[in-house]
Amino acid sequence: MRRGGRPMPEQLEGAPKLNYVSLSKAMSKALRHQPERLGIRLAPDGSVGLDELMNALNRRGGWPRALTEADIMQVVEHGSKQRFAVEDGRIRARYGHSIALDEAYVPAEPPAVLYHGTSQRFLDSILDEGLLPMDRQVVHLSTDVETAWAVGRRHGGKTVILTVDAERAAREGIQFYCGNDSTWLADRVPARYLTLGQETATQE
Ligand code: HQG
Repeated sequence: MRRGGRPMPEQLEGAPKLNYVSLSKAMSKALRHQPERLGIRLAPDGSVGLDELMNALNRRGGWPRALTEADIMQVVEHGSKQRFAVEDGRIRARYGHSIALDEAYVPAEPPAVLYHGTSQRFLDSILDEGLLPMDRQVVHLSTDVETAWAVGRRHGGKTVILTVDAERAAREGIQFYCGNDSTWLADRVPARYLTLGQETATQE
């Protein structure tokens, strides 16, 4: 889903076309999963110098032309989701990490209600053991049903939406973190805070 106000990245005139989706995927891989494959080291908050990331991606190669910091900023500012944050010349992934980082996520008070979109085939297990981070460090939740549908659909099969009583979960000690405008994170969410909803939760 493309967020309002985030137009497609513009290509530099006259230069070979760079695939910004490929660049975004390479950035996610480096900043969420395998920084060592690019020869970079992330700080405890998950950040690395913008120039360091750019140089490492250029060393890796495979681009139609040399990447510039402006290319990386195009993905940060105009990518289809707010996946990355840049501050003081450093870039980090806002969510999605599989690697453990001590300070990647800052605890925050969540909205009263959050949603989780997933595939129906995971439902029995989720209602049994709760939402678990699985291959990532935290569970990913959505602020609105539309976003949750989009997240759930990625997994194929029938999409189901779970409603999370985040207010009660937070009150009772579950830790939440803010990812971006539409994404919240949690360590794990026991099944007692989940309801299958809305009323027909198994529409395609
Ligand atoms: C499921 C994308 C069985 C869970 C998205 C999910 C998101 C369980 C899957 C972000 C379970 C993990 C994350 C349990 C959870 N038993 N299955 N107890 N607990 N699951 O991809 O939330 O485009 O790691 O329901 O938009 O789908 O990459 O998590 O289906 O924001 O920026 O295990 O990734 O963002 O799948 O997606 P994922 P997710 P990007």
